[in-house]
Amino acid sequence: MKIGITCYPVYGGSGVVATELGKALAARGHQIHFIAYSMPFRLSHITERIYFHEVHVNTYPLFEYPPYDLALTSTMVDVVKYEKLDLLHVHYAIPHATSAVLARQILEKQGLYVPVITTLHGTDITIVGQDPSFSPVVTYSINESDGVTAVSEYLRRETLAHFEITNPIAVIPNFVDTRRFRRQNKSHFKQALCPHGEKVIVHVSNFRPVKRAPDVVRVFHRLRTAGLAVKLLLVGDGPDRVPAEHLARELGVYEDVRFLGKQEPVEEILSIADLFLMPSGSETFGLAALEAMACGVPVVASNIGGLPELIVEGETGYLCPLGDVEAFTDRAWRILTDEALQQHMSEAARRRAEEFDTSRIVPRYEAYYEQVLAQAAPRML
Ligand code: GMT
Repeated sequence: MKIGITCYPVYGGSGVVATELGKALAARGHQIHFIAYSMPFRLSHITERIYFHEVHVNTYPLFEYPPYDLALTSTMVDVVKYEKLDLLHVHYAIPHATSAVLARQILEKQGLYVPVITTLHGTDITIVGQDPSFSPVVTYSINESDGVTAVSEYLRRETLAHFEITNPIAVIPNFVDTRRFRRQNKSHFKQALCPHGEKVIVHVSNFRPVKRAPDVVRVFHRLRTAGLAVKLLLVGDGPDRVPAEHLARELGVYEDVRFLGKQEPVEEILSIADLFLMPSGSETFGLAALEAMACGVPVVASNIGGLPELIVEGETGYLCPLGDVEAFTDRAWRILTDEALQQHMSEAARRRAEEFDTSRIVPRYEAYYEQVLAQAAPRML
């Protein structure tokens, strides 16, 4: 198949899923055309079956807000027409689904029908999409898509609860390459960071307020105050990084916290982790937790959103009430002070992650593409 994929190319879960999906589909023989405003950050190199089409938005004195969505639509029209794409798969509803639906309508007038599949990831539904200034457009674009997927049952329910959806929504979860994300021997790295055998807590996010990064620092501070020898590694960057840094200084734990910024490859850092903290206020799936689990790291996370669909309570980690720093500290303490429990959870986390391996999930997307193409066939004649 020739598939157009549009996503946010920057650091973020939906972009990672879209890019890894494109790479996996290309490895399975499909031709993939990424259409975005810059090269997706996980798309390290172009192969013979992967193409990248950059969307250019021309500025004009009249444009206080240059219309990216329209430039994207025009690029989609061109790429579908000239590269003879079979379908467009867009990740994140706003504005990608809207642009794709418009592109399909333009092409239909020219006698060409390209089915549009929209994958809902999270904040496009749980936060941004419910903003009244976007809601009618999001509803329309989802209903006008030829196929719609959501990354968890939770997100499917949320979408149905908050929008008037007439289209069925298929659930296809996030996935991870468990050959890349596995525990590697990084003892030299661990030794350099923890010369006295300290435990290591890791948090990876885009530091948006929804990730509650300051809570990670608060939990860490409590563990330190209770006498645990532990270090904290924070990976990623975003609006809450500076507040988290200030908090670490204020609480007197900055010496043992490392803010590493955006890092690739994350799996090397996860390989020295004893625990992963995800105190998010909203999380439709929790890809960063899945990647940690694949590296054999138990996860303590908020008991919200799609996280209970991934984390098995008491087995691969623990789920805590949202914002309950005390509960997070207690569960972290349990894992970090009990070698046998930590080992058991590490192995269980890895096994659980294997259920979401690329080789298991990507064929579900392929099957879904076939289904949508078959349904759209009469319109494509
Ligand atoms: O986590 C983010 O803020 C990024 C966001 C995105 O759309 O780029 O991630 C969402 O999609 C990921 C991939 O499907 C999910 O694993 C994340 O849980 C989800 N984030 C939220 O719901 C906050």
